[in-house]
Amino acid sequence: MAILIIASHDRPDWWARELQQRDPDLDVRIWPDVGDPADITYALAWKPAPGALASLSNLAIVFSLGAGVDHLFEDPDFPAHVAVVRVVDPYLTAGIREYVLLHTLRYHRNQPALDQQQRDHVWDDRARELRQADEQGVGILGLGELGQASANALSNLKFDVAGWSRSPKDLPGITCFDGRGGLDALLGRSRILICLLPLTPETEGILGAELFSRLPMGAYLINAARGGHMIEADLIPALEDGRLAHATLDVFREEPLPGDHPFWDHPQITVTPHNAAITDPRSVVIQILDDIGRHQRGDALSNQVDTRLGY
Ligand code: NDP
Ligand code: OXD
Repeated sequence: MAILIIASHDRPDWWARELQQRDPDLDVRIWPDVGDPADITYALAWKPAPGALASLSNLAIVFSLGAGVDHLFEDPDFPAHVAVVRVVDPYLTAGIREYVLLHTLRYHRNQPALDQQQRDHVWDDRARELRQADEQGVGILGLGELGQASANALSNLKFDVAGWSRSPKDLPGITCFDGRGGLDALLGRSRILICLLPLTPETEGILGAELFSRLPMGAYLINAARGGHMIEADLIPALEDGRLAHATLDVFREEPLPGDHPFWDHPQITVTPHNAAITDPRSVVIQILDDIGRHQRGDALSNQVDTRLGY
């Protein structure tokens, strides 16, 4: 039984060190030094090269090194019989919650307009246009681990929070909508819209002109999910015709964001480098080793992804 780490962009040696500190007997290998591919039972992967996982004939579980698993399923040769486990981790959840609070409060307090006024050396009326939190409709697309943590934190600050999921939910203090039918109702009340959906064929391109047209005029957008949720060509027109006031984006179709991309310099766009939450190997390897133990005992895995749904 050997563990392979395929994480070319994500410090593979750090993951190997954390695993071996916890169990020095583990046979840990780092891609591309696989040795005999038939030895590999478990893979820890972030954006593996297409076909890499299919080449491992005895692979039983792929551990995504993040909460999202779209980076695995975009491989056309992804081995369908292999179990997929994703990260659900308190540090990751805290990172997203902080990001959502930071940028929601920034919008709630009208900070982008105030920053511009400071640059112009003048305060205008917008400096006094502040609402109460309970008058601020915040909508969250996705009410899973990260969406619920963010919704609860915003609700504790008295925001008027609603969320949207695939299946119906009943969450204290949160107005819950589900399915395509529920989306309109959520959008119509969301002056600040936050995307925390997984990227699947159903959610790809959801953030586009059609959705923007159903938000209140001058709404704010925060996308901390995936670049594939956004139809990028639709964003700047929506900002320039006033449909959207500002957008904060952590994720992009191409990452890192190319140097000549128009989002860098647009005055109504804030970009961050896909760092809303960072997976911390120190806590995540504990879960991975726990799941390996479960697998060897024949017990159910924690945080196993439904490969039919893609999240
Ligand atoms: P979860 O799987 O816990 O939650 C996903 C939520 O989205 C669920 O509420 C689910 O509904 C809902 N959903 C899925 N498909 C649909 C659909 N077609 N229509 C409506 N709702 C839908 O995921 P997490 O909260 O853990 O993570 C969400 C995403 O955040 C990740 O997939 C990843 O892409 C992104 N992410 C980004 C990070 C960053 O640094 N920027 C860091 C970590 C994650 P239901 O509850 O009914 O299943
Ligand atoms: C994740 C991410 O999916 O960091 O965890 O994007």
